[in-house]
Amino acid sequence: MLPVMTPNTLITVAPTGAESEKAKVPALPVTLDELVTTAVECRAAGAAVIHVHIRDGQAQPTLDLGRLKDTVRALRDSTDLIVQLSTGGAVTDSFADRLAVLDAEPDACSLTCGTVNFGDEVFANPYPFMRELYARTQAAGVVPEFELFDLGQVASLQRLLDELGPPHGGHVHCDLVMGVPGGMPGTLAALTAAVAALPGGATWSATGIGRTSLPVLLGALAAGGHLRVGMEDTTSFARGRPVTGNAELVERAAAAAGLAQRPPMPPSEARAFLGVSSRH
Ligand code: KMH
Ligand code: ZN
Repeated sequence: MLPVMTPNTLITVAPTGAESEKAKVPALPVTLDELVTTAVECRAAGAAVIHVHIRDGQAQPTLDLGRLKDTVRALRDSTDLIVQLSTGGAVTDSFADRLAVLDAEPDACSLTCGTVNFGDEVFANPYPFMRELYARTQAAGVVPEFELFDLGQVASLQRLLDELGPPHGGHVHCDLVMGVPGGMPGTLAALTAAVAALPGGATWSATGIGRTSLPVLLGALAAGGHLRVGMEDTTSFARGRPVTGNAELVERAAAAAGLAQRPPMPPSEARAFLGVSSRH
């Protein structure tokens, strides 16, 4: 039998997140101009998808719909990146506001498959909320990325698929978010167990929070997976050396992917891979 070809590497950049404070992390992109500049740099460095959280005028996380719409428009005007809006938001965001993110008409969105402790907080994703969000992605033609913070969340993903059928675009792509205090650890053993539990035919990316960033990146490449990097997940480039910008994290991921003989896939290839429609 011929060996199965492993596809090129999908690189997602998560540049901002909802947790880091601009005052403590000056390189964090929080304004629309900063986000667009970051997006252009990360596209040049090898990213195909941008996972977006936005901030308000005080650099606090927000799900303001007008700002989200402006952000989607600006990112489309300046790059060909797949625009994936976060529906996770911040732990303080309401379910109603998180559902309304789809009204900003992104290409894709995150969809977390269960509730998880999040340090001292709780990131709440009860099944009825997940189900409603998933149904809305299908109705709106938005491609979900299933975020898995723990192994048991795979069961809820499978339940969604069993009850409501395949996602828009027809392809299941997951992101293993590892190393969150309260979620699965960023270890090779956890990565292997999670990948083995995924629904048949699903593809996956992985991201390691904080100091688990590099082990997870290297493990994911070795296991044939894809990568998410960015300042949402890590603000240190190396021990004692803060990240100076998201592009250097994407550059490092792209270099590792090249070393693994699976160079970054451009957005056009990523659209076909994920089932995201082309823009008109
Ligand atoms: N900020 C976290 C509470 C997502 O973007 O969908 C949730 C999160 C997941 O970042
Ligand atoms: Zn996020």
